[in-house]
Amino acid sequence: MSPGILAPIGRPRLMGVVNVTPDSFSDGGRWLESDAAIEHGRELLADGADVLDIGGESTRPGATRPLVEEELERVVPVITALAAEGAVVSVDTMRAEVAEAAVAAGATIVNDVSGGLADERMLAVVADAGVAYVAMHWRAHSEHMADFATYDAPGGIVRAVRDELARRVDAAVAAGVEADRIVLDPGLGFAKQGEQNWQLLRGLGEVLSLGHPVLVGASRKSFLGTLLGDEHGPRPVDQREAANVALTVELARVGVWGIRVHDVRSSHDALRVVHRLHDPRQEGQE
Ligand code: PMM
Repeated sequence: MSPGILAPIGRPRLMGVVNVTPDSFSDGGRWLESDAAIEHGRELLADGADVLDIGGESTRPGATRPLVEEELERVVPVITALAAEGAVVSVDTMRAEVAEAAVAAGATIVNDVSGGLADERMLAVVADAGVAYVAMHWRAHSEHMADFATYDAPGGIVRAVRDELARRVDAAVAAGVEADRIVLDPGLGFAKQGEQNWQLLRGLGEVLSLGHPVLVGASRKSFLGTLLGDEHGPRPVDQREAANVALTVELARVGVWGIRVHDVRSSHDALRVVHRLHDPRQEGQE
């Protein structure tokens, strides 16, 4: 049975990002880092997040992987605390062992950027856990993904991503994951160069046509920085938010299930505007 968090509600869910990685938070001790992450999660909930996506592995282009123990140490205390406070938590991990521990700690969504390709046990663990599963389009670990951004077959990147995602659905279902628990994500920035991300966004209907809820994460990504850049280089990461909000509005229009964002408040405001505009029943309420 499809989990309630995947049911349509007339607007996209906002998935707020809680990255518990050394480059995302201050360099204090492990406990302080967890504390800061928990506090950040609470702020994202107050800003309107429907889901908190908690991750302990940086997937920036070129990033090297943490040890599994490090990843567990980073995410489990944060998931335990926020799930206990009633948050809907997804764990952003490619590792079956981390997914298992995260579900035991209260996560109800496994967000696997590798779509089951990075860890052969992942799909079986998700099937056993009976949680929702985000399968993202992925071709290689971050260290090497730039070498895999070639989409030469007919139909280009849009068809390739759609077909590769369809194969991940088949693999997940074959492993026992219920089809109506699977969310698909085109994986912006993962083995995709600048222009390819725009092509994929324009062709999102192809991914939606697979019949699964769709999640999109564009927030702060470099293709936005490149678009907005000038002679000094790409627009810095912390100055890409208005561009991201524009995408939030457009993604709401095409009917995605979820949008993964770092700044929940701005996207939440934008979705309220869209809702207010199209729902006259709110007349006189504000
Ligand atoms: N992007 C990042 C990490 N996890 N998960 C999903 N499902 N989709 C994404 O686009 C995605 C992800 C990388 O972004 P970050 O390092 O800024 O969190």
